[in-house]
Amino acid sequence: MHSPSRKDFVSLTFTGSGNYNSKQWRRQSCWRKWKQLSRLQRNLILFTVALMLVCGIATYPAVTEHFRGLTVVVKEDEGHVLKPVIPEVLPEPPSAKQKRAPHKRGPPGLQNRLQKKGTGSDIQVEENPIQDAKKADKEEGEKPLVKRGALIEADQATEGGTAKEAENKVDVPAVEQEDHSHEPEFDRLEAVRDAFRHAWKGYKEFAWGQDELRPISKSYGEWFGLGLTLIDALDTMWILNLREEFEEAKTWVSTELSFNKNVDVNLFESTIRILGGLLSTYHLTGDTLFLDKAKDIGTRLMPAFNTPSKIPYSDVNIGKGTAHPPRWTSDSTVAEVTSIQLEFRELSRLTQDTRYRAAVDEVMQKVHKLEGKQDGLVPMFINTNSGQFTHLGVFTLGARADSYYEYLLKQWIQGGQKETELLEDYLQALEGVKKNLLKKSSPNSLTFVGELSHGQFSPKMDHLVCFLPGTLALGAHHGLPADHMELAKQLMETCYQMYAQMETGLSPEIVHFNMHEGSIRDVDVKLADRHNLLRPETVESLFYLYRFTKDRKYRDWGWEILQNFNKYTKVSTGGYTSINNVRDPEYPSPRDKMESFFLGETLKYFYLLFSDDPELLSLDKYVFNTEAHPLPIWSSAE
Ligand code: DMJ
Repeated sequence: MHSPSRKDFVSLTFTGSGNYNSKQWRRQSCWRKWKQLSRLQRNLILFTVALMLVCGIATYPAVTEHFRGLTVVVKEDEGHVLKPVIPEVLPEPPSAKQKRAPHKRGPPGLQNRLQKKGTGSDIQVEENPIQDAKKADKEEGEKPLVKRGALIEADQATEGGTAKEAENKVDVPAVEQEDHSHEPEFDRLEAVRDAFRHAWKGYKEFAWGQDELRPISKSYGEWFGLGLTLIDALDTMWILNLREEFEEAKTWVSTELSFNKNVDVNLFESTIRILGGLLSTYHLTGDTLFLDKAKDIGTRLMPAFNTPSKIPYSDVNIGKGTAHPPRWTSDSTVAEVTSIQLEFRELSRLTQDTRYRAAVDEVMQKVHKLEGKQDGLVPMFINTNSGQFTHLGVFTLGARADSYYEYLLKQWIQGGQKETELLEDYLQALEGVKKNLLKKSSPNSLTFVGELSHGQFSPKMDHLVCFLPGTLALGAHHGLPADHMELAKQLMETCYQMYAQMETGLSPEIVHFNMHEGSIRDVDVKLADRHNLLRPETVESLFYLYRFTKDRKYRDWGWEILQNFNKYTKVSTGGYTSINNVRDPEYPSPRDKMESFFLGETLKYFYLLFSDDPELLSLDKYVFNTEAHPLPIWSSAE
């Protein structure tokens, strides 16, 4: 029991007689009790009441929010999202200095969020990109993503990106980048057809019948003067079911195309683009117009093989029937003389004229026996007089050697897997790649293929090398060791990262990988290597990897790349352009050139990547030449 006399605590006892329900009694009784309290007791009570009042006012909004939060559905970023009542982690308030990275690409662990304005140098950036990525992701979650685009206006021009050009830069309005990522494949196929139509529109309006469109200046460039883009694009139009465009182009081939011209053409380029394009169009359509034209150009290219060594010259005059090496050397490029075989062999099969095949087979037989290889890897040059490799000791899977390796495998496939020398050379070369050229980058351990120069390794990799994942996967599909497929997957990731780690999401022509521990990021790009020519190799490999694995990530990667081509290389008046700087999304600096392989290869491989029909150019029936023209695999009787 508490003693009522004690004054150090409050004790209110509401007892007494009378009508305690009456208001007056209660008022009087309370007042009396209050008066009976000590000053300390009264102050304590007043203090407690005041405290409760202050707390009540302070917590009122949170309480009401709590109850609202249980039911409110918030519209966010076009979707309806039920917001969690209590976020797991409260976001830091954004400071004025914090900038959200404008692009979101790739697995967060490997994205490069170094969205530095004015990317003058690649080399030293203090932040850790992975931490940056996480931070940027977190920031992205805080506010709706505003995506910018840069559809290039034709008068925004320019090769080189000079200061004057920058001055003249037209500020283009922001364009919403559409996100079709969760829509059916149909939309992606349509997006490829749209891209083709847009490219074709520019070609038709400003370069019809010429070699290449110059979309910024709304003009054209000539290389051989043979309608190169039109011929390279024929089978793509057929495959994409763009029949109206195809018929127009076919009319041009039948009425305008003549190879009886006094022009020098490059043997390799005209074989893979023109001869290859005509042969595959013949196979797809059955129209002998294309076979006749193929035979005409094939025959006109044959003088290239009239050399002391039978290793062909690089250039042929298709009107005069003469051939010669480049002015400054009697060497030819190894990739060029060993990547014309699929086409000439097929021409022999179709025409029953063995001369074409005999010429190119002889080249392969000679190269097979040559000294100067290292573990199956070939140098980049071969002399047309001596028939020997020159510039010994330098090995790459990039420019000047790349398609030698590709055609070893593909000739073996084309010929029904009977030519064992080709297979042996291919397998040996792959061992050479693993032993001499394959390394891992730092910090993310990306597998890459570097180069070797007189025993010195260089971590340089051309975008051209990105044909290799697709070729490795193709070999594994045709029964070669399963570890080829594992390597294909690793290299595919690397080639994708060459896009994803750039500010435009487009790969540069050449990258250098970091190998030393403590590197900040995997990929560096030298100033001179920042261009993108709309090349196909990565998309090509994504197509093979998707066909064989059905892993949807390859399609999603391809979709990202297509969107970035649309964002940074599409010219408003028609066509797409190569760009000078993949590291500057504000001003990628158009080069004013649409290479024929963008239509012949890049868009075709996009379409095949997104197509669900495995019978659309089945890889058990067709082998693609190095310009993406499908040629039949011969039956075992042939
Ligand atoms: C194309 O002409 C061919 O793919 C060739 O094998 C390499 N160069 C271009 C595309 O990059």
